[in-house]
Amino acid sequence: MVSLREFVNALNENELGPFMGVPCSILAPLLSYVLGNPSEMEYYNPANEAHALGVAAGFYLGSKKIPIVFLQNSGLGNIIDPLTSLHQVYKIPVFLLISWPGFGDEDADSPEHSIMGRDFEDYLKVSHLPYEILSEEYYANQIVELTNIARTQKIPVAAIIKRGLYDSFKLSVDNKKQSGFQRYDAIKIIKESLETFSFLSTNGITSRESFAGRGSPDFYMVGSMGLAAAIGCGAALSQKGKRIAVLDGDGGILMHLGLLPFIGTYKPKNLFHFILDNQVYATTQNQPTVSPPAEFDKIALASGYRQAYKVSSSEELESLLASIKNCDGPVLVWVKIVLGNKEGTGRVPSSPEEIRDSFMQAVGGTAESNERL
Ligand SMILES: Cc1ncc(C[n+]2csc(CCOP(=O)(O)OP(=O)(O)O)c2C)c(N)n1
Repeated sequence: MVSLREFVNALNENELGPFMGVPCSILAPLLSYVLGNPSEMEYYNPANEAHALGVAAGFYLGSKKIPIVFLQNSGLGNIIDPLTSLHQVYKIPVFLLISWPGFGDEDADSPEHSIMGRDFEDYLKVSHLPYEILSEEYYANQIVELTNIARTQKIPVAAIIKRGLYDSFKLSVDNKKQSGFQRYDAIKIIKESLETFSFLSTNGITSRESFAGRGSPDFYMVGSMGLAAAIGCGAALSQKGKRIAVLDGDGGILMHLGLLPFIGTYKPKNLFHFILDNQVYATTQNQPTVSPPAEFDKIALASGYRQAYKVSSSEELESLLASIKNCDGPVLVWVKIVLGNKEGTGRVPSSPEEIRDSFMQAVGGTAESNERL
């Protein structure tokens, strides 16, 4: 296994950096190392992989240094436009570090990785990205070769990271359980109080805890990070007879914050939007998000929501929901929670198609598979 210190050294020796991107669990040890050793590598924290490519382009224009943008292969979807219409047309180099979940059978229980995991190299090829799958033995030379290509041809290049390349490293915040109001407590209260609503939940631990709290026929997301409020808004606009609630994360909504004025424009009366804000990407081991300066209640009101609230305890959440559950939406509830995931919560056992069908049945009384019969 590669030592993280040596790995970061190799990046520094090639004068690559700063480091910026959106985390995933394969990248987590590397990100923890960089966050824990700020003197070794400068770190920026954009909310979307596309933002990272934009910031990286600006950095190169200002400094001629080639930044490192890290992302999970799912983030390729977010970067295709700035990759092709910014970095590749203007010839602005960038060093991409892309993790490869879904390689082989590694993530067989994670449907969100199956298609990108299988086709990843085809996407790299069609994107004209010179790439190397980093190996324990040759990673340092591979980084040198890729950097030379980026520097001489002034193009984006990609170093691919598979699970297990480097040793583990945990920030002291990892595993730290804070006492107080946690995500699972909030979800239980919301689902119990709004029992007639249909729910959607953002990908990662939120969906798993929501299923564990009450296994109702919800739309439990596994991927498409940041789109929970979009899907919920679409469902609310198309099925006005049903009350819809979205359980979002701070990392999720920040990735596509433009959804707030979208919802504020169309004002679905039947939509409640909860942002469970722990200020981190808890699902990928607690890297910080940029939520600290974001006052989601004010942003929502300024974006056209009918009502917006902030709560930070079980009592506040319970009494708020009792008073607003019959009100018109769109309503935003900014739920300030502390770090901590419910132990022993597994993946939602249903397949994505089963999830689709039971949600459709609950919301509109229809299910795709019934129609096919
Ligand atoms: C486009 C994309 N980038 C990165 C990921 C990896 N990922 C999965 S869940 C997650 C964290 C979500 O954070 P948040 O919405 O704040 O919820 P929390 O995990 O804190 O409950 C990340 C980064 C992803 N699935 N998709």
